[in-house]
Amino acid sequence: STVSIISFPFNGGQSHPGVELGPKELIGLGLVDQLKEMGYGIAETSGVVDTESLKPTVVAKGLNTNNTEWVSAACKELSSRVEAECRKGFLPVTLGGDHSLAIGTLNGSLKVFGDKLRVLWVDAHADINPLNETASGNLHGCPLALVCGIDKSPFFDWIKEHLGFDKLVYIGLRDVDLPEQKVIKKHNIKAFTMYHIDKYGISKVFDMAMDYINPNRDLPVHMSFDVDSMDPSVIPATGTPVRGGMTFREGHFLCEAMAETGCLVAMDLAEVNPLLGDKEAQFKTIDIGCSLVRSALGETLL
Ligand code: DIR
Ligand code: MN
Ligand code: MN
Ligand code: MN
Repeated sequence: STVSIISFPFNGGQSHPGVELGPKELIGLGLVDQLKEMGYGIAETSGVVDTESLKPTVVAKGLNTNNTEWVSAACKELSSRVEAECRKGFLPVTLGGDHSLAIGTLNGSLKVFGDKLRVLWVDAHADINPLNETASGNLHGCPLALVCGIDKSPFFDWIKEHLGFDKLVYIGLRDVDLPEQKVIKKHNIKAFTMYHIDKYGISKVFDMAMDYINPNRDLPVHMSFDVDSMDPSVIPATGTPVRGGMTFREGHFLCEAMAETGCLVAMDLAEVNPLLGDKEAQFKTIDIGCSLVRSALGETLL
């Protein structure tokens, strides 16, 4: 089968410069070649989204969120790339860039898979802050509010299809803002936090997450993986690290188990920031970023 590597060198959803360099560094360390070695065809059509050229020249004043027009324009373009690759029967892997990218990638998958689409969100954070309630104003903390239709912002009027709350599951949460806690409770969103990983182990947590969104293992799943779901000792070079995250094996096991279902139709790898930390921190973050993608695409240990 064919993987489309979509580079999304974008940092407008948060405040740490450098996250836009993620795709270049991941590919530079050999991700594309590694996937070829695993037997995948790599679509040459997917390419790089030119996020710089999508920077708006005029911006609205007084908004609660930063770079709103830029995030919207870049994600709209990303959505059409993901949609096109899925329609060809390819598996798009979007390399971020900050996690606001999921506004685009999930919209693209939703257009193709509609009501069947299920979403596995792997993150320390819930990324479901309503746009008028986000404390940081950073849109990487808001993508699911837009994707699930809590926010119908005029700046994102191209988002027509929404993900049902029962079609989403979280794994890895440990830093959830108050407005997000309210949203999760109000809409009864299924969430497995680090508490659940400690209590049941990652294998059982993955099975429970799949049993919830995809009990017969027959529906298409888009996995949006924020590398800050991993413990900062494993993935240090990321903008908003939170202690107490997944170990190296927990993260890889989750990706391996996702591959084993055969249901993965799209993946995002977000928030690799090659400018944060020292050389060793940067290298291991990029290296492990690559291995997480390989695991999700079915790399086995033997
Ligand atoms: C925080 C951080 N909840 C915010 N979010 C992050 O800014 O809304 N998401 N880092 O991955
Ligand atoms: Mn996060
Ligand atoms: Mn927080
Ligand atoms: Mn995130």
